[in-house]
Amino acid sequence: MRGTVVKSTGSWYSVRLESGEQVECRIKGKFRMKGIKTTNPVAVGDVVEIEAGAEGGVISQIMDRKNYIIRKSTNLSKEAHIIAANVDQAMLVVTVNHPVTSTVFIDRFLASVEAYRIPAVLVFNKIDLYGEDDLLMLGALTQVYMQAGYECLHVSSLTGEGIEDVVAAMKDKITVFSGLSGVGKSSLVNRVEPGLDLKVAEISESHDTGKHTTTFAEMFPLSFGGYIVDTPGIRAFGLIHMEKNEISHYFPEIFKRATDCKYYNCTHIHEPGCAVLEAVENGEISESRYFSYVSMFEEGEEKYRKG
Ligand SMILES: Nc1nc2c(ncn2[C@@H]2O[C@H](COP(=O)(O)OP(=O)(O)OP(=O)(O)O)[C@@H](O)[C@H]2O)c(=O)[nH]1
Ligand SMILES: [Mg+2]
Ligand SMILES: [Zn+2]
Repeated sequence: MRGTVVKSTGSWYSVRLESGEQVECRIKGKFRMKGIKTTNPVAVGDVVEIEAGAEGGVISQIMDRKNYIIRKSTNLSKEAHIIAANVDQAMLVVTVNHPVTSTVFIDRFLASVEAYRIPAVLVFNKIDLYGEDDLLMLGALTQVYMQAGYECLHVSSLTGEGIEDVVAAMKDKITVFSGLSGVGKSSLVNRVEPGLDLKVAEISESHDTGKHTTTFAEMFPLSFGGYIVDTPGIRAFGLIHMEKNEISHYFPEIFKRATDCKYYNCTHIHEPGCAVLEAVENGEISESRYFSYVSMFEEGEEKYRKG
C-alpha cells in the first residue's frame, strides 16, 4: 500500500493512505540518503510503501523525493535534518520584532530552498505589534526581498489582517511553514484553517523568545484545497554543504548579475570588472543580501581549509 507521511515523532510515523485512512507505522531496515547523514530517515511529505506489521504498519520503501528542505542544527553538526519532503512551496514566517528574525537567517533559509528549486514566500507576521521603528524596518526588509524577487506578505494571525493573501497563495499547493520558534507559525495555521486548533504558546509565556511549542512536523489538509505542513521552530539555520562556487547560484539577483562579470569564475568578492560588486555599489543588490552571500562564501572557504 502506498501513502504519504503526515506526521513523524522519530519512532512512529503517521501515514495517510490513498483511501484517506491513517495508519501508524514504524520503519524497517535502514534508509540512507546519498552523501548526507540525516537524523530522520523519513520526513513528513515522503511518499512511502507500507506493509502490515504486528502492530500498525511498517514502512518498507521511500519513493524518490521531488525535493526536500534540509538543514543542520548548527554549522558544526555533522547530521542534517529533513524538515519536509515533496513540497510545492516554502513560506518562511518571519517577525521584525517579537522575536527578531535576522537577515542572515532569512538568507540562509532562502539559499537552501533555492538549492532545491523550491519557491519561497516571506510572510511577515505580527504586524499588529509593530511600533514606528518596527514598521520602518518592515518596509525596508520588504524592499530588500522584493528586489531580490521574493513575494512578501504582511499579516497578523491575531487580528486576521492580510490572511486572505496567505490563503490565496496556499490554495491547491503543499506549503511548508518554517521559521524561528515563536514567530506564529501554528497561530497562522489556525487562522488559515480554524478547525485545526493547533497548540500555540501562551501569550504570557511567549515574550520574545520562542518556547518550542510545536515539537513535530505535521501535515494537514486545507478545506479550500492544498496541504499545510506546520514545523517546529528552529534556532539557527546551519548550512548543508554547498560548493563555494555554487553559493551565488542560490541568490537569484546575484546569479542574474553575474553573467556580466568580466571573469567567468568571478567570486564577486574582489575581482575587477565584477558586475555584482557594481550592482551592490549602486543599490541594485542590497548590502544585507550581499553580506549574507559573503559570509556563506567565507564559511565555505573555512570548511575547505579544514578539510
Ligand atoms: N500580537 C500577535 N501575537 C501573535 C501573532 N501570531 C502569533 N502570536 C503569538 O506569538 C506566540 C507564538 O505563537 P506560535 O503560533 O506558538 O509560534 P510558532 O511559530 O508556532 O512557535 P513554535 O511552535 O515554538 O515554533 C503566541 O503567544 C501567539 O499568540 C500575531 O500576529 N500578533
Ligand atoms: Mg508552532
Ligand atoms: Zn563578479
